[in-house]
Amino acid sequence: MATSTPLTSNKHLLGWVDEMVTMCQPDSVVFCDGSEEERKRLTEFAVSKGILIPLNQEKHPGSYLHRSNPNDVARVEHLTFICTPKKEDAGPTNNWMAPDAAYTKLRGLFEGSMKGRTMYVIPYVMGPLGSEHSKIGIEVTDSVYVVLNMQIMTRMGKAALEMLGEGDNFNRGLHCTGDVNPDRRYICHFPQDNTIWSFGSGYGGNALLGKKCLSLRIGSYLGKSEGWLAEHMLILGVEDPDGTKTYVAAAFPSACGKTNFAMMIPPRRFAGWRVFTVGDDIAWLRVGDDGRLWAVNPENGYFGVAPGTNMKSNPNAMKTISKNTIFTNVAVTKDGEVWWEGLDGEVPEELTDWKGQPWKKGSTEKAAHPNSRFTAPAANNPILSSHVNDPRGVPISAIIFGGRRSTTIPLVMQSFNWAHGVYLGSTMASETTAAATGATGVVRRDPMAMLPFAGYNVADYFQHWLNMQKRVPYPPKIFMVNWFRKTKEGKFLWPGFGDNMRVLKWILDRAHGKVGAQETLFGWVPKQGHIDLSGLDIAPETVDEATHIDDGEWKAELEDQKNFFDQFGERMPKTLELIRQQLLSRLS
Ligand code: OXD
Ligand code: MN
Repeated sequence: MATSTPLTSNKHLLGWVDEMVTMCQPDSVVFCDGSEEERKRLTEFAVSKGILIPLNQEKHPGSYLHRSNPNDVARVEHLTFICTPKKEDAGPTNNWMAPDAAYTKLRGLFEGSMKGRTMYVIPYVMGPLGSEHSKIGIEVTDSVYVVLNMQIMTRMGKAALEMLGEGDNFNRGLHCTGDVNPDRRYICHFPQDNTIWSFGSGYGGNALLGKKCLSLRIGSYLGKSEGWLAEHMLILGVEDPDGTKTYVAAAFPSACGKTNFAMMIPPRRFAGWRVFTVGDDIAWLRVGDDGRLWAVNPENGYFGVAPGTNMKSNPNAMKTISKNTIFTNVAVTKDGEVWWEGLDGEVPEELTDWKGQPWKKGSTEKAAHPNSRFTAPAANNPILSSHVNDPRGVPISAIIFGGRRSTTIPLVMQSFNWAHGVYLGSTMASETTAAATGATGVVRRDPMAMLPFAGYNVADYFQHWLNMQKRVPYPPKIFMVNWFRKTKEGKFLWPGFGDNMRVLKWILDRAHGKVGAQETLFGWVPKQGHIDLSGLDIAPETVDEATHIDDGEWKAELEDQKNFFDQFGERMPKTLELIRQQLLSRLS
């Protein structure tokens, strides 16, 4: 068997790779060094095999299109398993398999699965190099598409091996695309072994193991044991005209505008204000020596949703994807330019759709898949924070929870205290999107936007959040937002996008104790006139409607929260149920 130079003498790593080779039986093994030369070589190889299709290199320098198998376009929550020794430790919201049973079942699939293929060994770091926040992973995969995406999304190659040295503390990630058969597709996490086995999918969230699998599912488990939080949150910094920088972290479910918020351009009214992106999807939060909560973004790139991205919704994302980007399942014009629903300009008369089929304007089919994606380096982002590689991370002054809710949830609300903030996060709900397979537009509880990503019992995760209060002497303030509330006629009440800066400004002012607020039964809301609407063509009554609290809707909401809490039985923290009951009693 042909094997490239291992680039390391780490016996734990080499021993484990040997085991994987014995099981998967690849024809050759390539240890990835993360170099530019390697990227070029593997890109050429991927092009020669039709795995990547070069785009118009004048319009999209260094960028390529990938078309996935049409049955493999999103995360598969029903095929994702948390394999803890006890079922209760995975909890009622996760699929569970006993570790032995899962290893046995998947070994049956992995055995001989890489015959005739190359096994790539990808050493990578999640988090800034040399940071005590960071974690090392090794992913072995048969997919060159995964290697090229991991090179964008992580700090990968020699630097990771240097950081690992001779140590044994790394995540062991095994991935094989197999025959992309949904009946033989499993994404299994073994938190107690710091191990991930993923079979049968090439889709980002299922196959780029550093992202959801390590940074969130295994990460949340490590966070609980080690006293920190791994969260599905963007991180952004705001600089005011005096040069003061404030950082916030915000959790939204998949495809609810995290990337747009993280790359926001403030409206003209906010001249002199600047927003910087630290991360658009994941935050690891730890208590700093100064007693504040500090955050790092473990990722090094963006795996963003393409449809709806345009020069109005997110000009910085458009610049970020202007070069060296891998597009997955978007449509292309006859000139080799990318296209998706919601892109600026006229809809082209003819396209090649995401499946590679001819498409005509007016077709009822979408040209780009609703969950089509771009993978782009963070370094391309014109407003990238200068602290993304800072080993300490950035200090967080506010945490924001938000869902996609047509009704009930007001535009913005501040929690009374930490425990009430945890309650707001724990009862978050959102209408489902195309980021996961299944029906879209159905309201489901998605606590802290972590429902698909918690690597252990969500009740214990809530308790861990509550316990964090004792560890953080200077905690961030906690807020809830909803950009998606609609009128009875179905029109959005709030313009969203850059205008979210107006809400963010109130949040920053509250975090700094600069502005008052109105107490309601459910939390603090802005006093009339405290959300700056200047330059915005929106009636104050519309904002009132967006911030309105309807007793009837809230009664139904609180009752539904009970059903969610009840499934956790005795493990559910009493504190959160008591807060719910107290709110309900005040309402009646
Ligand atoms: C993502 C997701 O890809 O949440 O970030 O699905
Ligand atoms: Mn996400």
